[in-house]
Amino acid sequence: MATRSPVLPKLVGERVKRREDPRLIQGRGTYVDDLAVVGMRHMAFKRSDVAHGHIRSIDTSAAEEMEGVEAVFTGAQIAEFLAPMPIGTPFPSPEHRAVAVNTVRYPGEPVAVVVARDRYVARDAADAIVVQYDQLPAVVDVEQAMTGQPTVIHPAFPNNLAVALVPSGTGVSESGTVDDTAVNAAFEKAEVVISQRMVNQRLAPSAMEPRGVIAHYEAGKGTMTIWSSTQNPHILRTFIAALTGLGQDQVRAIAPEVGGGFGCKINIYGEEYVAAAISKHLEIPVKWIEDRSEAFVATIHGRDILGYVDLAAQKDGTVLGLKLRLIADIGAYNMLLTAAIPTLTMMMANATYNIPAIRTTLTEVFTNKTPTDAYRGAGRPEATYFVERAMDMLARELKMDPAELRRKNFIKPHQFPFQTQVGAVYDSGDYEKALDRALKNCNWKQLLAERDDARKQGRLMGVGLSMYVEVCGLGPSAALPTGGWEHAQVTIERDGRITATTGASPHGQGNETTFAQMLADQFGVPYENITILHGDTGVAKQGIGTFGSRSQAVGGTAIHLAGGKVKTKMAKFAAALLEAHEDDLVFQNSTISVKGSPASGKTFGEVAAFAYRPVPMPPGMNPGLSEEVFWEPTNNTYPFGCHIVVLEIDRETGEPALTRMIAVDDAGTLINPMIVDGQIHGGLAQGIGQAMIEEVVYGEDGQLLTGSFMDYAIPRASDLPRFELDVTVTPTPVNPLGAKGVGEAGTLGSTPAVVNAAVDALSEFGVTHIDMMLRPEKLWRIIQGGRS
Ligand code: MCN
Repeated sequence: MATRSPVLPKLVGERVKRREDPRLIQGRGTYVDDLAVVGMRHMAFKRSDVAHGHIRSIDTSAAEEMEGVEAVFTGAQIAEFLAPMPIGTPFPSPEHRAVAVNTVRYPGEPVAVVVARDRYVARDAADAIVVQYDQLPAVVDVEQAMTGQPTVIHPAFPNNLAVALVPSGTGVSESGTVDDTAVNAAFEKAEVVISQRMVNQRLAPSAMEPRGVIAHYEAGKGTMTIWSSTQNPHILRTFIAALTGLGQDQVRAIAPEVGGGFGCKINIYGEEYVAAAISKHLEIPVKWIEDRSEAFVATIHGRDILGYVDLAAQKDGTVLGLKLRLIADIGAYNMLLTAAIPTLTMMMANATYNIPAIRTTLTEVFTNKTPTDAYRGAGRPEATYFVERAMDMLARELKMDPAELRRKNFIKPHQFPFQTQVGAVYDSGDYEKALDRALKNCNWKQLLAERDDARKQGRLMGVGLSMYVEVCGLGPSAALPTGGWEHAQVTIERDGRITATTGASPHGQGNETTFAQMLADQFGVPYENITILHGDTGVAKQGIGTFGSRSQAVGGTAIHLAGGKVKTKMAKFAAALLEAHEDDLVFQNSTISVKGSPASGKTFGEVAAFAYRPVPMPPGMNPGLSEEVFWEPTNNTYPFGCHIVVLEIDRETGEPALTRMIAVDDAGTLINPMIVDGQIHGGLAQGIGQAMIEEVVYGEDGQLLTGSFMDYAIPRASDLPRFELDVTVTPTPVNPLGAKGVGEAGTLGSTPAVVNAAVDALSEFGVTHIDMMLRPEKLWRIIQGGRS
């Protein structure tokens, strides 16, 4: 076995280049749409072009007559062999069919599906289906929807209320009884109260690769293989098995290369169920690839939470209490985690502060829109936005430095683990350290002086700051309907190379690199000798998936522990070969040797060859070197940080330009700081995108007005300044690696920091709040003398 140097350098903590990138950059990755199965047919969906209506008739005759069309199914026909879609939360939910039966409730809802020879025939045939609707009024305004006017979308949910008033906070008992005394007292005592309605608008996740699925039921074997662009093949397997009546042992789910997900590919979608059901029904393999226009209506949306925020404080800046009334516009149906996402907003209302009394309430409301679910940050950016905007408003009201106001109210390092008022236990943190690092990196005082100078010259320059803390690294299982563990198996192959499988199936994050870095250090072998396998339930037999910034903290720990188990066994074999005690062995440079006598060593290949053919068998040993671990943490992890934005608004046009983005993030121990930087980059871009240019807009008739990238903007590199990144490192005690999650962190502080900066830039106009997105026209109107 080749070794690279006398002593292999440690890789954890190093900026190792991603091993995934050469194949991705060279176009050698294999995505769902690159795959084909012999005899495969193609599906296309006819989708509703009305927002709300009863289906009067569906005429499929023209489609059926087209050459190459093999089958057409209406929703009613699909319902004969496919049950309603399951959801993953315990909340009450209306029936949701993968293909609508009788009633459509959002534009783009499937009403029929065509199976044809190729994708083009399938599309043409779907377009040839004629559907007539008795249109019903549509409702797109969430507060109007709550009045039950002009329509009720699901009769069993009066006033469109999906989940009503789940209280959390100070004085809420476990049985749900609410005692408002403390919160009311805080507001009565307060010398200052900030009250603001804030819109955290709807976003479209926009992964580079749209969704896609191939389902292949093999009737002879009674098995199903399903390839999908998914973040969690194991959850897909569970649900596909349940809905096709197969056992989980009879379903194999494969996520090949996945071109991004940002949360939207956690869901198990109707198209996946339909593909599996049709494949089984017709006994043929079928494929469906989402096109970009479909993605805007058929893939879940994110955010869309309205917050009524009241913050009570003393004149010296001491925060006394917070009331957060949340109204979530969840669209027309519950998807897998829809109802749970806004509860994470409640859970993070404590933010980074000692807030003695908090009351949060949540109402989730159906509207005639695409359902919402997890989008990068999923509930936590919303909480950060509401609290950090309110903190900034308080600082402005009290004429305090926004950094000093925050410092005054921070949870202090000695208070960890910190039990929040809203049901979380923060694992570790040093918020002041992150703040100070960010202030130092941007030279805060000088920056404020530059801003003041710019203003004297008539320029509209603003500086905005935001702290954040995020719940991620999800489990434990009590917190997750899917289960909060992760699975890993580490195998020393017969030639001494290492294979590890993980249930945390990455879709862009780079875990093939980071997990190999960890194992290389653990075993003292070259990184190149390690293969990380994932994304195939036939290979990585168990798993939960990659979401909630959990793959490192939970999946990485499972790999580490499984590696430790194999190493222990390997040491026993090596000890037998070397006639030494296993505690006296050193693993280094792919060799296991007795401490102090490196020349005595056996290579990994030699020890592995012996382990798979142990002659004679050491006493008490079984052959083989492969160990698996299910690992479940006892708590989530809570990374945190500070984001600072500098922007300038053109006085003539209202166009905002971001000039600096300073970020200090703390995700505990970092496995690969370059990958972490990349994760922060992506998160910042999306957080800035929300603040400045992204917004899903529906017309009053329920039609989607932002149904293409011509109308829905996402940030390009040229829209963004160079990111000035730094970290602090506060390890978590929750796992042996000390690693917290980082995949979503960039989306949290950046968004409020941008809006705080914009409000700061426009302070001369008396503006205290601006709802996102920061459309130039909106800013221009303020400059022209209007008010927020
Ligand atoms: N990492 C590290 N040290 C840490 C924490 C993480 O080196 N202390 C590394 C990990 O090994 C991994 C990456 O950083 O390579 C992200 O790890 P983690 O924070 O555990 O997040 P997940 O792998 O669970 O990824 C999920 C997260 C989420 S929820 C969204 S949304 C998101 C994101 O990751 N979507 C992404 N990042 C994305 N990146 C890409 N390219 N595409 C997406 O769709």
